[in-house]
Amino acid sequence: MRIKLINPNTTQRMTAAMGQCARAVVASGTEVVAVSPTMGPPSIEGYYDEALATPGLLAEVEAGEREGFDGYVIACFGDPGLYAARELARGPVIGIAEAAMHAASVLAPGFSVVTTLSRTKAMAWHLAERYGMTRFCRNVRAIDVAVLELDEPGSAARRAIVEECRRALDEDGADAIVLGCAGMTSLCAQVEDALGVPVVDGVTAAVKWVEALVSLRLVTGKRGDFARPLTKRYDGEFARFSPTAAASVTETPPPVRPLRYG
Ligand code: 5HY
Repeated sequence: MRIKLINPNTTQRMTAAMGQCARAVVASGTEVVAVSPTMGPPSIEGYYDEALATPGLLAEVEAGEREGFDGYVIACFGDPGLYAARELARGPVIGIAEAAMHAASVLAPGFSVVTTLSRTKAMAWHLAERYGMTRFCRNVRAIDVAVLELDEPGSAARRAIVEECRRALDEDGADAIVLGCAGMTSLCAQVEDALGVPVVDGVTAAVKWVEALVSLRLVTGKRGDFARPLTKRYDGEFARFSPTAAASVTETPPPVRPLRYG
């Protein structure tokens, strides 16, 4: 199977790191292709960044449909464009916040999220509410390190994450941690070793969830909200995003056994 992992920001080194972490956990028969849009913000640190990252993200999903990908990961903790992506995709589309929160919710009675900037904490709470995770989410904390500083040589990010996680375990009643940024994926093992509790990275959790769903031949339901967008012509610079009936698959996808349902 082929999974497209989309980093909605345009920072290629983050994309490469995510792809490496994802490929380390998938089964031998699963190919992970990690991409970034060619347009948009280099990092997503608020609602405006997220809004302007979404068109490029959706263009990558539509391209993935033409290329015959079986499923998608939206590799940004805000899960930008998740429901719009599900309208475009035949296969499953999973956001990393969604995956990480659900995984943590079955590993511990409660988890805390540790993310980058304080200004994005409300976004994580909104996602917890949307996903029905508020009964498990004990707190959302931030280290106030910019997304693109996480992997800088000599960055204090790892220490800051571990210290904030310790406060979460001591003060929030959390028994597990959700890493609140795709840029933290490479630090997950080190943080878990330091803490001795489950630390969930959404990038790897999401790619394994997509892999599991595709292996079960489960696809996105197209009868309701996630049906293809209605065909119409968009104006101006967005004309190229005009929804069409269906993406024409230019690469013959591997034979898929009949769907389990219509
Ligand atoms: C992310 N921003 O995962 C989010 C993190 C955040 O560029 N990739 C980004 O702080 O929301």
